[in-house]
Amino acid sequence: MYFGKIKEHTSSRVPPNQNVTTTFPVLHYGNVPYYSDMDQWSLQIFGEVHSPITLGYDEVLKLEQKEYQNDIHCVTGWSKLDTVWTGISCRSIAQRVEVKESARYVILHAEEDWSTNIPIEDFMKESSLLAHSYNHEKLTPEHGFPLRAVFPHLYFWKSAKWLRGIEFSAVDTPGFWERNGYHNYGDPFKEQRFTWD
Ligand SMILES: Nc1nc2c(c(=O)[nH]1)N[C@H]1C(S)=C(S)[C@@H](COP(=O)(O)O)O[C@H]1N2
Ligand SMILES: [Mo]
Repeated sequence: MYFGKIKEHTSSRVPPNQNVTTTFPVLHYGNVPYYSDMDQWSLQIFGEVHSPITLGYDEVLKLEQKEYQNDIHCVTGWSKLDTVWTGISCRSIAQRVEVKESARYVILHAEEDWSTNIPIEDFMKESSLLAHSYNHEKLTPEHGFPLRAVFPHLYFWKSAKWLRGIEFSAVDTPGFWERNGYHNYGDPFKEQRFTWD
C-alpha cells in the first residue's frame, strides 16, 4: 500500500486512536487574552517554595533558553508531530524558587481562573517547558502568548496557555478539565482520556 511506509514509521509514535494533522488546531475554553502592554502581564511562582518570585515578560526572555522538538496529542483525537518549542525549562524554574520537599503537585494557573494540575515528577521532566515561541516565532494569542506550558508526554490539555501562576503544592487540586470529566493524569499512550479510564 502506498501509505504503508508512513504508517509504519509513525505507529510507535502516535498514541492509540489519534490522527496526525499538519494543521495546528486552536482549542480552549473561554476567551483569548490580548495585552496592549506587557506590563499587564506577570508570572507568579509560589506555594511550597523557599523563594517565591514574580517574573515579567522581559525577565522570562533573559533566563536560560531551551528548545525541544516533540509530538503533541490532544484528547479530541489529533496529534501533531515534530513541533518546536522554545522557552525556559520547568526544572530550572523549580531550582530558582527552591522548591520544598513538601511539594508534590504543580498547579498551573492561567488567565480567567483556568487551571490544570500535574505531579511534580512530571513538571520536572527534561521535556517539560514554559514556552514563549513555537517554530521559532513568538506564540500567537490563540496559541498562548505570552507564555504557555508544554508537557508533551501528557494530553495537550495539561499544556496551559496564557500562564499567570505556577503553584507548588503539597496537595493535588484538579483543574478545569479534570473537574469536568477528564482524567486526572492524562497519559495519551494509555488513553487516559476520561475520569474513569
Ligand atoms: N488556559 C488554557 N490553556 C489551555 C486550554 C484552555 O482551555 N485554557 N485548553 C487546552 C487544550 S484542551 C488543548 S488541546 C491545548 C490546545 O492548544 P492550542 O490551541 O495551541 O492547539 O491547550 C490547552 N491549554
Ligand atoms: Mo485538548
